[in-house]
Amino acid sequence: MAKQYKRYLVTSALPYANGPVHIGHLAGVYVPSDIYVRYLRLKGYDVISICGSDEHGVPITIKARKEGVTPQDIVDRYHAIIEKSFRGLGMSFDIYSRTSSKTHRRVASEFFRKLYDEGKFIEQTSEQYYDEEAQTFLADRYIVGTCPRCQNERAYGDQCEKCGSTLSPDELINPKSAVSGSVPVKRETKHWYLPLDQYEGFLREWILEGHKEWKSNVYGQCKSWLDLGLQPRAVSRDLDWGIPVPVEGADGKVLYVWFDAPIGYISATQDLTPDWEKYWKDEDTKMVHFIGKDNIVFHCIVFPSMLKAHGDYILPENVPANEFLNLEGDKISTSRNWAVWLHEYLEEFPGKEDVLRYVLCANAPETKDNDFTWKDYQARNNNELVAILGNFVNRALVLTQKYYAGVVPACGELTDYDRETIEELKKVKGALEQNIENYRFREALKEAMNVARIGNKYLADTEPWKVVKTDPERVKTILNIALQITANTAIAIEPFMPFSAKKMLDMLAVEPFGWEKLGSMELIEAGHTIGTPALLFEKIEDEVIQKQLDKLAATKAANQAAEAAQHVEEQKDPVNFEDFQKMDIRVSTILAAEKVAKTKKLLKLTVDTGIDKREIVSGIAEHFTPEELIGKQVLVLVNLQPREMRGILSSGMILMGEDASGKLVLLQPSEKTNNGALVG
Ligand code: B3M
Ligand code: ZN
Repeated sequence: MAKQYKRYLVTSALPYANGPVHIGHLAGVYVPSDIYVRYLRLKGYDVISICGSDEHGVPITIKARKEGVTPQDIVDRYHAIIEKSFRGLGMSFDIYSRTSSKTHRRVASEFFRKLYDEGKFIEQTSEQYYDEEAQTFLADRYIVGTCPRCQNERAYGDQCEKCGSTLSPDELINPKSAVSGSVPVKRETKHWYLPLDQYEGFLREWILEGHKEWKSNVYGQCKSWLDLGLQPRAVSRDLDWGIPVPVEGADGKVLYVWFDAPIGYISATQDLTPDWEKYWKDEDTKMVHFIGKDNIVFHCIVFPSMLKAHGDYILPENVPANEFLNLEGDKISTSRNWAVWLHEYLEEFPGKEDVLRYVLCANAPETKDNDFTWKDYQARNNNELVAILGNFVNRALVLTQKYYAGVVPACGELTDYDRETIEELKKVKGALEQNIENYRFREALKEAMNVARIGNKYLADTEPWKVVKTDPERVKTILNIALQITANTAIAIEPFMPFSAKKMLDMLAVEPFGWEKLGSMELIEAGHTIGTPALLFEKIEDEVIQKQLDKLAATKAANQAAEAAQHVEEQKDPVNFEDFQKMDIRVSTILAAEKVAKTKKLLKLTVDTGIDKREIVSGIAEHFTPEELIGKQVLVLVNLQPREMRGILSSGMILMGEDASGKLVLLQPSEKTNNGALVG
């Protein structure tokens, strides 16, 4: 018999405030957690839903450096974007907090200090990579190099994004500073470590023995971590952005972001309610962490060890982590802009919040990585939301308006078919609850849609629009039942599609029923007048989808060009000085330029070399217009053997820079000088 809890504390991973939220975050963490808490609230439970921005950590400082702004500027910007977009999608957090808040600084400092005072940390001086140019230690993402496992040349000091392994800076091959690009040296520094090895016994018993019901991806990851053996883990960093380590002699040191961030759940609860302790300190609270798979070790191994060391707090009862969502076959990536961004979606698809919630839940990566495609988005909208849910609700309401001026007819005698339909409907509630309570949201959504499916089939089978001509009394019963099913649909879909559920209640002109009424056939009384029917969902046309695909294609092309451009050709064979001296390169001015007739690539240029005026034919017409060249001072190799091209004698060559993608740039003197000036 499962334990009965008095209340629920549901947390959703705190998104890093270094970029906006995308569909991968939503499908992995936020859509499931919102379904879960909406369901619990509908059940009438005491539940709080906690989230906020994770505002510390190296990705934020790196972004700030890149843009030449402060880390505070970065987190202020993204915190605002994330919070607004979450609200736009109907995320019903009870608080959306941030880890740069005063409360959080206090709570995290106190947490560290308690463990410190009780001797729960190990203090250790070790050699770590240091960037002499930028004068900073290089931890986590400040250091890049080749992954020892998969040879990816762009692995970070904490993780390789290609093969997913967790790394330490010492494991990187050819490490380089991500700040200055320079090769780092080793320097001594002192840090505080949480001796995770001392918690192994506790973790084994708690997870491996006590939580065999956890999702297999979560349980499996925990088991392999524990089987490999745990090491002490540093909980401080040499950085100037973060919460200062609250002990003497720790100048320039801050708490490691993964130490302070999960404490953010506690500080956010404190900001939410003065009654926060009952959520964190009472064994009758069920705490559930919603996270993505890359956060499993922190939520199942590190944070529970911290909580255990602290001693005052409860442990999570479950950590239903999801796998990853890909986009059109490729891994979603913030840095490569390969994503569907929530704030952009909300702008481009107003009124279609529930469509995204629906598609991301129907396709959630619950047991394995999954792919989001715009075609699938369109198909699910058109074939499921419009054709089943929208169609059923619309028919039930429109027919009630048409036949009875919107007044709900009374239910007469039931046929066997009516009874079968009602029986089927009654099964949905239990199935839905089973699935939601076991974090199977895809299955749960199918059950919720099943209510509409049952209704749709009921109308198609009973054909009230035909029967009305022969047996108008029977139609009253049919529509009464159809309206009861509509009301049931509104209850069942609320956790998944709250906007549509609300619209349905408005169209029915009723107040929310509460979850326990699901399955009842007496939700709407005969004689009640319904409101005006409107379409719940509309068909999404091919053009709309094509526009999104074009946008992604443009991103892909830009990424490929940028990657190609980064490639640098190897050095050529040596030449001696005399050979080099033979080349006569002069500063020259382009006096005239025109396209060579019947060619795509060639321009005829007239240049003043200081020695003479001459013509040069150059294959650059696809890169420059004649107008942008005229008047420019450039470098010309003047003693190149002349040769005839398209009937024009070309005497020399304009020097250009060319990157690996084939993009050309003119080479020009940094200030104007006389034509004929020698280059060498
Ligand atoms: N900021 C989310 C991430 O890895 C990370 C979660 C913290 S939860 C305490 O994207
Ligand atoms: Zn790797």
